[in-house]
Parts: sequence; C-alpha cells; structure tokens
Amino acid sequence: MTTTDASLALRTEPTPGVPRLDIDPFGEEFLSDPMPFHERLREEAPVTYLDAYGVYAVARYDEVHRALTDWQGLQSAAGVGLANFRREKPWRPPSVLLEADPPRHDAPRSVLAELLSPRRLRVLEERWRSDARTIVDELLARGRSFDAVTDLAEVFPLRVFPDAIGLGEEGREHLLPYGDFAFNAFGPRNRLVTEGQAAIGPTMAWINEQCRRENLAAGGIGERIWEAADRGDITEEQAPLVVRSLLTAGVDTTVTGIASVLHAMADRPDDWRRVREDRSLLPRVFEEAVRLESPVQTFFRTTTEPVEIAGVLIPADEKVLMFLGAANRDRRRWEDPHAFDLDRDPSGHVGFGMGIHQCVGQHIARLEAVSVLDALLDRVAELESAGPVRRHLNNTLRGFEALPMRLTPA
Ligand code: OW7
Repeated sequence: MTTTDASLALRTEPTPGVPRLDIDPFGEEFLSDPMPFHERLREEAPVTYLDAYGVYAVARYDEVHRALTDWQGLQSAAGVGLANFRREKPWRPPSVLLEADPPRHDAPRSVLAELLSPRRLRVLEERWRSDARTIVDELLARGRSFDAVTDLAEVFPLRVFPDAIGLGEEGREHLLPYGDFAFNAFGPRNRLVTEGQAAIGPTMAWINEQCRRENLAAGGIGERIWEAADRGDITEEQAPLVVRSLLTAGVDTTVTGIASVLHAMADRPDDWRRVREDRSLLPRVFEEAVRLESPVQTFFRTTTEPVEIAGVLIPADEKVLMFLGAANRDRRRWEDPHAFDLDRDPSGHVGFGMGIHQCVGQHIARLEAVSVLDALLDRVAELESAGPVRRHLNNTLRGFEALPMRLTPA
C-alpha cells in the first residue's frame, strides 16, 4: 500500500481464516441501501474483517447476541464507536452509561432504569395520550396529505419528551441536530461528521447548559437525576452526564422509531384494520417495526482479552462492529425475516441491544410510539404512502428525511 493517508492504511491483519471484506458500512452506498451489504456480511462467515477500518464484524443473530451479552470480554469503556478511547481522545466526555463497564456503569444505570421504569412512566401516560390526540387532530385539520416525518414523527417526541425531562422552552431546536451528530460520531470522520461539525459548537454548549441542576424544571426526570446525586446514589459529576444521556439517546431514536413504525404500517390495510379493532396488538406492532427497521443499526465493542466468537479467536484490544439491523433479519433466527408479520413473536430482537446495556429508555420509547399510533388508529381508517421514501443518512441511525403519506379519516 502506497497511500500516506493513515485513515486509509490497513492497520492490522485479521486472525488467519477470517475473511476480509471490502465493504464500507459508513459509505453512502451502504447507508442508502444496507440490505444487500448485510446479506454479504451475514453469509460470508460468522466473523469477518473490514479492511476499510481494520475492525472485526458480526452480522448473524447468534454472534451479535453473543457479543452484546459478553460485557467482560467485549467492553464499552473504550468507546462503542469506531474510535478506541485507549488511543484516541473522545469527541466529548464519555457517557457514564453507554461508554462505561461495570462496576462504574451500574449506579448510573440503576438510577435511570428506576426513573424510566414502566411504573414511573404511568404518571406521564394520560398526558401523552391527550397530547397525541391533539397532534393527530391538528394533522387531520390540515387535510389528507402529510409527511409522517416532519408532521408526526418529529412533532410528538419533541412536544412530550423535553417537558418530561424538565427542559426550558428555549433552544429545543438543538435536540435533533445534537442527536444526529452524536450518532454520526460513532462512525468514522466521514462527510456526515465533518459537515455536522461546522455548526455543532453552539449546540454542544446548549446541551451542556441544560444538564445543570438550575436549568431543569421541578418535577421532571432531570431534577430526579440530581436528587439521586443528593442521596449519594450517583456522584455530582455523574448527574449532568446522566441528563446528557437522555438528551443524546432519547430524541432522534424515538423520532426514527415512530417514523419506522408508520413506514411499516403504511400500505398494509388489513393489518391497519386488524390493529384498529384489537389495540392489544400495538406493542407487537412497535416491536416488529423495531426488529424490521432497526433504527439503531450498529454499535462497536472493544475486546479486553482474546475473545472467541464462533470458533474465531479475536485478539485483545480489537474493535468489533455489531450489525444489529442484519441480526434482526437473519434467516437463521427469523422465518421470512424481511416480512413485517404481526403473527410472529418479535421478542429477542436486538434492536434495543441485549444484556447490561440494553436500551434503558425502551419503555419511554414504546409509550411514545404506542400513544401516537393509538391516536392515529382512532381517527384514521386507511394509511397509504403518497410518494417515495427519502432516507436521512447517518452513520448509526437508519432515519428518514421524508415519508409522504395520505390518510383516510375514520
Ligand atoms: C449516552 C441508543 C444508544 C445512547 C446513544 C448515544 C448516547 C448515549 C446513549 O444509546 O450518551 O449515554
């Protein structure tokens, strides 16, 4: 290799017998249409090596599940993106949850798990359902054509989630760009990152400011996090970073999740009618959409020691890229994996991860999605797509720019 660009240079040789693939999972071709690449990654071998970044990759269900659940052999504290924090400075102070291992991970995790538990969320439910009805009524008042992204998937979380945390009214427009940047930052410094970097300064400053105790409204989840610091359950240094986790992980993900479930349910008149008549199917509708679309597509781990996966020995201090979206469509695990099927049991999907880091916000995500869908099902008899899907490219999220739709009022 004659290149002088270190980012293109091959860093290491994989374990003998591991196939080397010339696939860039953060390239525009891949991000625009990942399924054919997922197929190659899954079918080539249980563990492959991506020369473009010098990382190991797993894309089958069993191996992704294995990597997610072995937190001792595959750590998170060295970063869950491409950057190895043992060698590279993180772009922001690391998350005390996502980018931490036991024992440091555990106190922030249990504080947030309690505050976001189904029992604690019950106080939000009535308000959220009424807000969902209002938003759907506003949508219907404007006619039959709408964009499921900008008119619904972005509107509902941005109306209810910042209030639940206790954020002030000002500056909320920073939330989506911040999340977009943070999820891009798990990937390489490609165009998506460098273009985002230009405007991220004021956004970062606003985010960090919102995490301070004096800026969080009484009664919100943010204040409850600071109360956990008062009790000594977490430290005063951890408290603002736990608030920051909510702001990073809680907005773009739920917007993408709601857009995904609307995308999955559009043009499925029989399923729509069935769910209208039996709302007990709603949690499954959401779960199956998360399986099929996998809003969070990838995360990395870093080996702490030589780790065996599917008979392959991966050396210590290597990055392993886990393709959650590919595992969620692995024919070895799922029958007819590419079909949206309300008669399947989607539990066990890895769209929220698995193991000790499994999405701590999944109950709040589910409550948001179910609230908005339930309100829509009350007032809409049919939901059709009305134009091509436009994807929003991101190094980690499989998002949407536009989802043109047409509804028939009930
Ligand atoms: C955090 C779905 C991943 C995340 C994502 C990004 C940031 C954080 C968590 O969960 O800051 O803790």
